[in-house]
Amino acid sequence: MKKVLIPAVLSIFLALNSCKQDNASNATSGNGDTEKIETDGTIEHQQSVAPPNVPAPVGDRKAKKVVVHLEVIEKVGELADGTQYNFWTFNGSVPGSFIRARVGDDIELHLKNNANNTFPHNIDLHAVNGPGGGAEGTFVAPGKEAIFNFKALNPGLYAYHCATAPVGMHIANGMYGLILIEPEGGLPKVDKEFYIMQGDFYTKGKFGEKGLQEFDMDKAIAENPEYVVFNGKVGALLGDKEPQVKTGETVRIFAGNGGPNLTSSFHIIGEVFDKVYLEGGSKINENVQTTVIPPGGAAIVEFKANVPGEYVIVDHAIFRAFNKGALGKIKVTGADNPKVYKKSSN
Ligand SMILES: [Cu+2]
Repeated sequence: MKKVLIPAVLSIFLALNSCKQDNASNATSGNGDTEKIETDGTIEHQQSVAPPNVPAPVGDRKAKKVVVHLEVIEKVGELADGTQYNFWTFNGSVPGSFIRARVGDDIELHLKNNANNTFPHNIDLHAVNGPGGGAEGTFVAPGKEAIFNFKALNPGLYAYHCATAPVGMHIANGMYGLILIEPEGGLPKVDKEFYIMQGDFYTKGKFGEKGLQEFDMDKAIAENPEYVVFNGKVGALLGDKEPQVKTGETVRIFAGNGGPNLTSSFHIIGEVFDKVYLEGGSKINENVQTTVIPPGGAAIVEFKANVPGEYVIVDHAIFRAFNKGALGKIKVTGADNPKVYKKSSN
């Protein structure tokens, strides 16, 4: 009896112990020592690029000081063809400019509130370790600028957003974007990178109603949007605005969700994500069909374009795609690949 028991107990002990070791190795990928990374004395003034584009990868550069300029601009724009909305934006786009840095960088963030704006604003970046994610230090009136500094301790893809009351309304008007903190040495190289962020919009008028639409607080509280869109507009990623890829290229999408309310079931019809950085963090899942992106969250998805065609990007809560606007496309051009995919000939 004892002879059987001892090996059984021993194997349970070993199994438990290996679990512990797994957890320990995960814990070390946090911000343990990144606080001590010294910057090399150089300063980069990050150039703002409009979505779906992103700044160049960090590569294997040393940590440095990165100065980021974001300007809040309240402006009327198109939510759908013929439907206007008074967007509140970071740098004039929804989502706001993509910020790209590496772990150990000292980031100096300038938040300017355009003098023509009506409301005060601020910014909470989920990549920040500090009170309010920067919101406390950046509350700024129209015509003024606030500056705060933070060290990027944790690698990953993070949301940022305005956190001025009523917070839900500021976010619902388009005040969100993504900040990527690359690990030391940078993310692995891919051929194409794109920036896509989902958001839900609450208008007095029903979906498709023409003219300038007012924000509807009741619909926002009920979490019942008229519009669910990628990159701030129905059709922002359709027609001549579809991201272009060639067959054989590897593609990385920095996918975020501004919300304010709805969780995205992010999916590309006809593609399998070879890799997903779950929740934008360090853990990689492989061979994923649909990834969940919560409001105030993100994921990095990667795939290889094997076969030419149009690939439809959706929130797979599918009425949102076909009835509320959460639909875009990626266009893949190049030679047919009948080994991977062949249309029926009849
Ligand atoms: Cu705001």
